[in-house]
Amino acid sequence: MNPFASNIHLPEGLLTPHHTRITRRLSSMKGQYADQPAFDTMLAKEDTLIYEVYENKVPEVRGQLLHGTSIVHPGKVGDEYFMTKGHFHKVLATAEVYYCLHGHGFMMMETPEGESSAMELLPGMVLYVPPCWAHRSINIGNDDLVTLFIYPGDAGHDYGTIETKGFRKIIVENDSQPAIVDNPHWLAK
Ligand code: PAN
Ligand code: ZN
Repeated sequence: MNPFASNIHLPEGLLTPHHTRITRRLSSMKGQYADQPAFDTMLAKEDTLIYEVYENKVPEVRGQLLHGTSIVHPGKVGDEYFMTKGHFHKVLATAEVYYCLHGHGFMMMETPEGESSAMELLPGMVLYVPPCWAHRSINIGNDDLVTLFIYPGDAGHDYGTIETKGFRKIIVENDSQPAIVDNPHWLAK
């Protein structure tokens, strides 16, 4: 393949040109938010757009690097901030770099062994997600959270583990402040 370049338009995070645009609405996040009644009430009104991802595709083989932008819109389901689904990589021992371009958020991360880490994302911050850590971006601000991500082309995604078990920790608004708390629905198995 040949070298290629694209532009990131800020503050919206649009990548031009791009190969794929993924949109995730509230309906695709069933069971992920702690406050199920708040989720149902919200969904009954509107299937709100929670986040978007622009990607430039590369062959899904070792040696390639895949990159794109992720835009998590501001909002909450009950007290819990809008977030991505989150995943482990299918090839578990593959890492990822995130560069925060706009907004204010957290990256929630955890390992299969039970270690947990939540790191703040502010414009200019580069975050390294080491191999084997599941990751989810969470928007705690009033504006879009825009990040650039880069990960190995052969990493793939395992969404099932998080869909079934959830993350051990979630971030909710408490007295107008973000609070990292235990996920009441987290399943040990
Ligand atoms: C990112 C994420 C992106 C959307 O490209 O895929 O932020 O989050 P979900 O994939 O959890 O819906 C990444 O981490 N890729 O590996
Ligand atoms: Zn990833």
